[in-house]
Amino acid sequence: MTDINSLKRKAIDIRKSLIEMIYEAGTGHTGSSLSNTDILVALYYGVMNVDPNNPNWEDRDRYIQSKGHAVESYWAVLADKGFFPKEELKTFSKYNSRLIGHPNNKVPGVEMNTGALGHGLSVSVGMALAAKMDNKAYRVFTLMGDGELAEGSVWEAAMSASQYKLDNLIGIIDRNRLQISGTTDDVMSNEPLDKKWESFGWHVVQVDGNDVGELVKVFNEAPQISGKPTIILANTVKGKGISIAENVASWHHHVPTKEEYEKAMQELSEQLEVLA
Ligand SMILES: Cc1ncc(C[n+]2csc(CCOP(=O)(O)OP(=O)(O)O)c2C)c(N)n1
Ligand SMILES: [Mg+2]
Repeated sequence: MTDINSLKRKAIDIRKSLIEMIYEAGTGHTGSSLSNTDILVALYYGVMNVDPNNPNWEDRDRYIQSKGHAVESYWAVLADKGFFPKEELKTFSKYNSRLIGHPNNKVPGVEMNTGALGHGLSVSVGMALAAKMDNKAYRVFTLMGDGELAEGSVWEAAMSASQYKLDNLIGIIDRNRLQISGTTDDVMSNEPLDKKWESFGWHVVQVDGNDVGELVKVFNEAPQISGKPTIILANTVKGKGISIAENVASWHHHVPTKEEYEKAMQELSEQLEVLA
């Protein structure tokens, strides 16, 4: 699916689906999941080679969700792609469900258990290095939060990725400028972010991280024989798509009330109508 209008519609469907999951479960990372929905849609519907019928296919592209807390967007996309039945989304965060509050590899399609921030990039470096050693063409895509960059282990991984010339590794920063308790600038500033990654030997690309069309383009154009890993600084809005949630730190894990839920679904339906 590369028709951009269909991708935009898909992103709204995924947003509706994740809001329903969170409202039904009474728990979840609402703002975080809405923030990276377009990134996931671009990757899974416009970029990555994956096969839901053969999730462990050895030539598949790898996706690591290092910001594991935004799991609702991830579950919604994996279900929609057919990695497991959509019906199962109703069990999210309930007793005995495998769809728990962070990604875990009991669920088909998930490469790595995440949730403790700061580990995804290191494991991705290992996967990308393995591809080089095995002469495989797959790429590794790793989604991190901008607040997550306060974890020192991210920068160790960044150093090793350029040391090993991993041009098959694409890091994505969901740069919404908020973390759990406030702005990244107030909690732990990471600016100038482009220069930091550049100085660690990465090829840096900036993009509107809520524009699926632009995202598909930059993912597909990332240089693959440059000898450098690529970092995509995806400028996003936390809570994207729901007016009362946009750019509001407390919506990081706020669960919508009944009124908020109804308003959110209404807004998303209106956005769908505009695209029809
Ligand atoms: C090692 C670790 N420390 C703290 C947390 C608690 N925590 C969960 S989400 C979060 C904020 C993450 O912010 P960011 O990376 O910017 O993600 P986003 O804004 O996309 O939600 C924190 C501190 C954690 N999950 N792991
Ligand atoms: Mg953030």
